[in-house]
Amino acid sequence: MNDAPIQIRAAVAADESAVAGLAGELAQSFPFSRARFEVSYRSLLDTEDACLLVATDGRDYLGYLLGFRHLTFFANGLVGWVEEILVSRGQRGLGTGRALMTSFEQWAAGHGCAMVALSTRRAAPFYRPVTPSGQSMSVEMTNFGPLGWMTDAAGYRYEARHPITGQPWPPIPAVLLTLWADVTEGGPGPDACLVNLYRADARMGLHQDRDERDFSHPVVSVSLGDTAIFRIGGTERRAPTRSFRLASGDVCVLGGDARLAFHGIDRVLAGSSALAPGGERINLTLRRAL
Ligand SMILES: O=C(O)CCC(=O)C(=O)O
Ligand SMILES: [Mn+2]
Repeated sequence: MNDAPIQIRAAVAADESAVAGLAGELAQSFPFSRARFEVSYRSLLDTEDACLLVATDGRDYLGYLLGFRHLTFFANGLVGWVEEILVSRGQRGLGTGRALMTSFEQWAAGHGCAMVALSTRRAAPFYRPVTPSGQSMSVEMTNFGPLGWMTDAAGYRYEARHPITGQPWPPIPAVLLTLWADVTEGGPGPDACLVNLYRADARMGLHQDRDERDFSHPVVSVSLGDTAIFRIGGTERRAPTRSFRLASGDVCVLGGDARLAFHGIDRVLAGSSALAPGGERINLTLRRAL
């Protein structure tokens, strides 16, 4: 790694070997074939509706993006579609992915696209959990990490697999691991990241986070999208509570004396952020379960 600025440019024939190395890192569902890659690579360079970008620091290849534009009915015409985006393992967390996306957005805008969307093949879908007493929660959930928090008739717990798809949860994004490291000042990393999706009237009743083994590790949460009214009290359910707003980008740490404080979400202020179309709030909570 060097400190030179990230450069994004359209891929050319001479980038073929380097992009092959990166594409091999991305491949999971199908075994990577160098012979098939070569055929596709050469053809993509000649495809007007394809956009193949490489990110370099002038010396090393940091990542690539393969996107397309195509006609749709729902957007009254062209949209940009990101098929593949990869930042090489040792180069993550430096803004390369963002730079690739920004370049693709510019390409798409310049090629008449109304919007840009991203394929999310390995994302674990949101689902609506049920409490041990059989009540459906208003918040939808999914997880990142080796373990994910879940609830059903058998109780609250952490599980390694998605309860609907049976697949392992996707890895915790590097940017969240960095945030945890900053907040915990070098403590052991998180092994779970619960993702809560609040749509419409979703809320979360007062509760303690106590399904983790060691309460000396904090719970670190990031709010995205619409602002929430967050309520927090003491370690007794009946202790007085206070409420305040958690806006998009706010980070909330429940640690030390507050680690076992009762807390919840009274409501979400629909439309207070433009981040999620249609009004939604996403809360990512990083935990150390084991
Ligand atoms: O959405 C929030 O800000 C709080 C979420 C929460 O308390 C939890 O997932 O345990
Ligand atoms: Mn909680």
